[in-house]
Amino acid sequence: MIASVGPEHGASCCLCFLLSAPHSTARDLGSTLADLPIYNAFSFSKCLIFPRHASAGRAHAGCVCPHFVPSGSRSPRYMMGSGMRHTRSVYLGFAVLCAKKEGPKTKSVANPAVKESSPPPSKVEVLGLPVSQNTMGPVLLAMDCGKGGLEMCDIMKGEQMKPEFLAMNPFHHIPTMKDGGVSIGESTAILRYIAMRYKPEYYPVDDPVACGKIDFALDSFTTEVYEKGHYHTVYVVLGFTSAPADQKAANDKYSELLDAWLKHFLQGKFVNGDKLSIADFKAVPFLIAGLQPAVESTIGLTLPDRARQYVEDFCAAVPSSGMLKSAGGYSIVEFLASKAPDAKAAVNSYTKVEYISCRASS
Ligand SMILES: N[C@@H](CCC(=O)N[C@@H](CS)C(=O)NCC(=O)O)C(=O)O
Repeated sequence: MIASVGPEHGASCCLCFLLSAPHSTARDLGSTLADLPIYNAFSFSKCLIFPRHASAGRAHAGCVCPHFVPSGSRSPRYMMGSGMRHTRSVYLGFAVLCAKKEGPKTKSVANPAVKESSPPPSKVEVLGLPVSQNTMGPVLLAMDCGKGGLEMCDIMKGEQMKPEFLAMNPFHHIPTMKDGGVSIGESTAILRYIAMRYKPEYYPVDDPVACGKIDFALDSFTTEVYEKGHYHTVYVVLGFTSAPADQKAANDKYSELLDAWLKHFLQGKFVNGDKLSIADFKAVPFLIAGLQPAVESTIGLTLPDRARQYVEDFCAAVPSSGMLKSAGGYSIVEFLASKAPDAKAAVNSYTKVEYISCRASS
């Protein structure tokens, strides 16, 4: 099938080359290709990147030539479906680059400037709103990497329903991220992408134990803390949802779930011990919202001291976190202050946790 497609097949419009794309998903590989000068030079259409022959952490990726239909397949989609698997590790991409016969001529086939370690320059745009806690993790991370930041998408005005947005994310949610030719939805997928591409230490893929813990923290924060707790409490104060029948019961549930999360994952300063990770970028925008005086004064919910210290530690370590507090009146903190302007900070001092530092014990 496609792995054997090449100039030797007599498909005169095809060029073949090997491309190494570390820490990529098949989709990332697609963007890597899209960013290559050669890709642009040959004006690709219907380019499908897909992994095949996945084994031992490697997979081949093929790009279907619009001028060539391999024998035995009726359509590129047919080929995509067969044996599609991918890993998050190294992809060795076998790309069949297809030039339109009338396309511009170029002498060079491979671009020596494109190396594994130097992704092409691009700007990460995280579409969303500064008050959206799902949005702010990816925004702070993009800023922390020095690679981009927030691009306003006002869901109150229905901007997420525009065709150009739906083309990037058919589920019309913020955050949605654009990075050159790549577009990705879902906050946790965006966090992983940005970290893998621009700040690997926040999601160290060569350390499965660390990534396992980070992923566990990310997923359980979403499905337990946010969906079962935060949504029915802090979102009520924000005006994002209506109050549950029993607000006290909802508060108690949130406290119980958050306590379990904090105890389980924060055995050091952050989820990954002394080191920051994408799990912290995910959790802190929600927790800083829950800590605002308006939450206690409106629904009577207080978050544990450990949450407060976690947020403080994160803010001290991540300069871009200033945007959680100040964004022209629309940051999480400013917005919640506008909901209960008379509310005073309920707790100004709290019990600090003594960390058992990994470094101190060595
Ligand atoms: N699971 C998604 C949730 C995103 C989400 O719920 N976004 C809301 C705003 S915070 C949204 O886009 N609402 C508008 C809509 O769905 O049309 C993620 O983690 O990114």
